[in-house]
Amino acid sequence: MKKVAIIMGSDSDLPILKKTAATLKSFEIPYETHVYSAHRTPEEAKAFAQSAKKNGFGVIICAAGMAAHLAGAFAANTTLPVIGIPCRSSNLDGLDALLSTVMMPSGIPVATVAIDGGANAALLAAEILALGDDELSRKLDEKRVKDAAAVLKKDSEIALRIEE
Ligand code: RP5
Repeated sequence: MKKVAIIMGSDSDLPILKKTAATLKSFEIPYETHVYSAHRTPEEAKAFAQSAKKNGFGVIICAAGMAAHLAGAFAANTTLPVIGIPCRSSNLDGLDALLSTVMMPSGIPVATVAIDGGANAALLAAEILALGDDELSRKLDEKRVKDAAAVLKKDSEIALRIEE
């Protein structure tokens, strides 16, 4: 199976990426983790993106806060799918990172998940890899059924819980 790259702009983003790693792990998807910054280490970020395809990666997840150009900078240097996670890390509550990540110019797409959406980034990466992997696709379907059952269990208990 191809690997997923988990790239964060700073180790201060780590709590969000822990959810990404845990979710990938639950599907037995191999991943590699790095800290590269679009602004502080632009050359290293570019080199990683340019060699990612030949190094066995299938999807790249980039998480960054503030003026979050990391996902866009990666997408500019590869045609692998890039998923951006805007991180809440400043006075603007993540709206800065959301807009910086999502508003890409035509031709260089970034699939942007919610602010701090670490788990969804991993699930989207899994869905992309599952296009060529029936076993992974089956695991994703199974998770949906399990998640729905958990909500329905809560539904059956809520009338009692509201009286507590
Ligand atoms: C971004 O700036 C990082 O992704 C992080 O979310 C934010 C703050 O970085 P640090 O100052 O904590 O290293 O580039």
